[in-house]
Parts: sequence; structure tokens; C-alpha cells
Amino acid sequence: MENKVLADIFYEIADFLDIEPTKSSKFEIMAYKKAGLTIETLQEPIEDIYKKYGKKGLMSLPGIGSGLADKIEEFIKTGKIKKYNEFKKKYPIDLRQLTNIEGIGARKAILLYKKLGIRNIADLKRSIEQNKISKLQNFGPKSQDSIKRSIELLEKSKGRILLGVALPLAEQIVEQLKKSNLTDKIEISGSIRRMRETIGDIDILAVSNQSKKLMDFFSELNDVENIIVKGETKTTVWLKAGISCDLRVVKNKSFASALQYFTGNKEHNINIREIAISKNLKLNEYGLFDNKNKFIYCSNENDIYEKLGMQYMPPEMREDRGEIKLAQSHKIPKLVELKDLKGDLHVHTDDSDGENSLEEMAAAAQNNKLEYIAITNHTKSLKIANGLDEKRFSNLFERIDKLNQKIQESANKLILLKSAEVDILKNGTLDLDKKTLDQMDCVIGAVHSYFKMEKNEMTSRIIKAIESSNINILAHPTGRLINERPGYLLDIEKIFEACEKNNVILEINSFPNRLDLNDTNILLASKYNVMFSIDTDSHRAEHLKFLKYGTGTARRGWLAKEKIINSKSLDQLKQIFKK
Ligand code: DGT
Ligand code: CA
Ligand code: CA
Repeated sequence: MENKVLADIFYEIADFLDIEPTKSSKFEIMAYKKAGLTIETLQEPIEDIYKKYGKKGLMSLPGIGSGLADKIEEFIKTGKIKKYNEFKKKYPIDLRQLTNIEGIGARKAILLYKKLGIRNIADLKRSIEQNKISKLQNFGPKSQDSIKRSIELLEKSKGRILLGVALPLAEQIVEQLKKSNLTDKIEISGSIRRMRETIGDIDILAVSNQSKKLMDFFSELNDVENIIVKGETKTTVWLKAGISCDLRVVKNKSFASALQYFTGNKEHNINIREIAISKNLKLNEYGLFDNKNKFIYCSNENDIYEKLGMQYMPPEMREDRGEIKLAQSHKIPKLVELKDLKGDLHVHTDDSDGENSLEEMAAAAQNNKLEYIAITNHTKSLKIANGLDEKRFSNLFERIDKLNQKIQESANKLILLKSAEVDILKNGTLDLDKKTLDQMDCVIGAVHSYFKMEKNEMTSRIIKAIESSNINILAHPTGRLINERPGYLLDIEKIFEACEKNNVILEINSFPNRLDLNDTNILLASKYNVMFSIDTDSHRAEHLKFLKYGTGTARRGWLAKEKIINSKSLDQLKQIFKK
């Protein structure tokens, strides 16, 4: 039994309970959601826990009490949950699928079922085509449009997984292949090497003189669910994680050109190949050749690009967005690197919705060799994230002062900055009084509510916060969640313009499902004289590692270190924040 199957049932029960609030309490809904999350993120099958430790074992899991443990037991023993089946009988709809669409909650899904008989996305699409949603009470044309956009996004993203999932997986596979001692060289290529935000499949390139053995080893890895094609130069497998993985083996002398070729992207390659032709050369995955088809040895990618009369381009730039012209005129910037980052200006603790304490986050930051982190908890209007009011902030600041002192006495370099991720309210004002904001080292502002505003209204709302002179950083400026919801409607260039005028820094949020600003918006923002901050938005100690995804995104937006404020020392930073 898959944990995910049971978790989904729990989530769906929570949704059903939400439809009939009289029969249940808010508490029960929360309990099912929390249990769903616990089950979904378990590191072993819940069935095994039950087999080993019985009901007691289930109850030792976070958020699972006796009642919920009974439900899990019922499911393991009978394969179903009576309560769930009763709901399904009453509402025979695919609630999980429908509520996946931004703008459709459980109640609206039921409404759609009662009024138009909509049971799933296919039904919903038909009704949109027939313009039926726009005529429904509680929906209207605007809502029909936004539902249509969300469905398109959902379908477009099908099958692509987050870089934050694919990269660790690819690294782990490469690690195992290296340990086999069957490879002489091995690299991740494709969209992962370019740090694209979502990944269609994993591409690995290797040199091996025992390629048959290597392919056997690869296709027998524990991560593999089944083999799609198996050959001595290319093997494709389907991974249990729900993505396929290509392993290609090439000759040592072809490694550089193969790496260049399989890193892509395709459009970049086509352009490069044409430039080769214009120089009477031929470039393909096997190598670079002259007009008599004589092989020209290249020891690395740098060599190839140089022989074609251009500078080396970091993989993140290879998207055919003008980088080739830049390389031909030798103007490729020195891009920011992970090691340039000295701190993280967006970190939560369990004072709001983080999972670790102030002390734990500080310890984690030290382990990650950071020099400073800003403690940016949510503010009071964000009740579901346990946002802090002025009084709780004042208490938190005292604790930060004390901890800073303690850390200094221990001769460590880390400094904790007093900050907040202050909510930008519906009318553009900030969710904390001025006195509290003035006590902070820096303030980040963000939108967390009323996502559905008109474009102009949303733009003015955010600009008002930017002009308040009370925020330093605008967090996740577009609010999009990859594969989940599009950003709010926004005149983004007006935001960049306002940030330039008011010295407000744009965040590049590194959280794998955010990456906001994204690469294209960063390129757009670079037309303005603005700075960026690569932040993790950590809600747990391990999240501090996400900086690498934000860095990749910044590199895809061609940013140099000078443009990134958290590459600066704390003293320089304080000057910038003072303004
Ligand atoms: P993905 O997998 O959709 O996230 O994106 P990629 O870029 O990893 O694409 P993939 O896996 O289809 O192919 C890997 C690389 O191989 C791609 O970035 C460039 C190269 N490549 C694939 N097909 C072609 C092609 O038809 N022509 C050229 N020139 N290169 C190609
Ligand atoms: Ca790929
Ligand atoms: Ca591929």
C-alpha cells in the first residue's frame, strides 16, 4: 500500500468535512489535513509501522490520535474507510482533482456538481467551452477565465517535476554509479545542468570502458521501477520517483562535445552548430570536425566554444536568449555563485509557521557557514501561519538580542537580524505598526491574501507598500507556485520601476516550488537599476540548502554577484538598509 493513497483519502475527507461544517468542527478538518501530511511524508510504509508496533505505533506519529489511528487500521485491514465511502456516495466527484485547480475549493466543487453535474476536470472543461461557468452565481466570467488559465497551467506542467526534486535524485544516482567503479567520467546534463525550474527527464552522461556492465548496474538500481530501453550506449529507465532517466555512454574523446550537445538546450545547439558550419567546421555529439571530416580534439566545453570564436557560456545561460551574441563579443558576465552568498534574508522559526526554533535555525545557519540570517516571521493577519502581533515581535527581538550575545561569546561569526515578512494588506498598508517596524534591521513585504484582485488594483497595492519606505525587500514578487497556481495579475515592470525609485530589493525566492522571481522576470528586471536578494524562505533547518536553486535561477537571469545584496558583508548590508 502506498502512503500517498491513504494521505489523499485523508485530505479528501478534510475537504468533504469542510463542505458540511455543521457536522464537524474546524479542529477535525485540521486534524485530517495534518495526519494526511504526516502520512505523505513518512519515510517508510505506514503499513510496516502498523505491523511492527500496532495502533500504538500509529499514535506515536505526529498529529495522529486514537480516532485517526482507528481509521488507518480500518484502511489497512479492509482496504477502505467507511466514513470516506459515505461521502463518496453522496458526492461522486473527483474532489482532489477539482480542488487542485486554483480558485476551486471544496464548496465550489460541490456547487459545480449540484448545478452542472461536474464530476472531474474533463466535465469542467466542457462547461467552460459552453460558457456555463460564467453564468453561474458565485462564479461569473472573471472566475471562468481564471479557472481556464489554471487548468491550462495544470496540463502544461503534466509530467515535469521540480528541479528541487530532480537534482538531488540525479545526484544520488550519479553517486551510486561512481561507486560502481565502472565509470571514468560522469556528469549530469540536460535541463538539470541548466537549472531549469522543472525537469522533463534526467540526463546523465558517462565515459566507461565497461559499458555493458555499467548499463546492467544502472538498470538494477533500487530507484528503478522498470527499463524502457536498454542498450550499450543508451539506456532509459523509469524511476520510482515518477520520472525517466537517460544514461548515455560516449568515448572519452567525444565527452566534451557530447556534454555540450546533451546539455542543450536544443535551440542553443542548433545555433551553435550553424556557427560551426559558417566556419567550415562540423559539430555534433561525437566531436568537432574540419571540412575534411578530420576530428579536432577538444578537452572540454571551453575548448569547443573557443574554437568557434566565442566565450564559454555557463549552462544556465544556454537558452538561446541572446547569450551566443554576448559570447561572440566576449561580454559574458561573471555570474553569481553559491559560495558568494554570505547570508539569507528570509528565514522562519516556530514562532510563526516554521518547524524549528530560533536556536535551531541559528545552529543550522552556522553549519551552513552563513554570516547572517534575517528572522522573518509572518505577521498577525496571517492567522493560519500563526502570524505575530507587535507584542510577540517585541518578545522575539529580546530573544534575538540575547541569542546574538551568546553566539558572539562563543566566538562564532553568525549574526541574527531582526526582521519580519510583513503582510501587504488588501489596501497596500503593512500589517505592523511603525514603531515595531522601526526596531527591525530590515523588513520584507509580501502578499499572502486576496490573490484574485484586478491587475491594476494588485499593482497599486504592491506599489503602495514599496513606496511606504517601510520595506527593504519584496518577497516572492509574483506569488506563483510552480505546477500549482499562476502568479497574481500584475504589471510587473511597474513594480520593478517602483523598486528602482524606492531602493526596494527584489527577492529571488529559492523555495523549489516558488523560484520567484523566475529567470525571465529577472532578465526583465535587469533593465532597471535594481538589486536582488537570493533567499530560501526556510521553514525548517534543511531548507537553508535551497540557496542553490535560487542561485541557479539568478544565473539563468544572467546576474553577477554585484547585483545580489546577500553577497555583501553585513556592514555593507546595513548601509543599504539604512537609507
Ligand atoms: P527536459 O528533459 O524537457 O527538461 O529538457 P532537456 O533540455 O533536458 O531535453 P532532453 O532531455 O529532451 O534532451 C537533452 C538535451 O539533448 C537537450 O537539452 C539538447 C539535446 N537535444 C535533444 N534533442 C535534440 C535535437 O533534436 N537537436 C539538438 N541539436 N539537440 C537536441
Ligand atoms: Ca532532460
Ligand atoms: Ca533526455
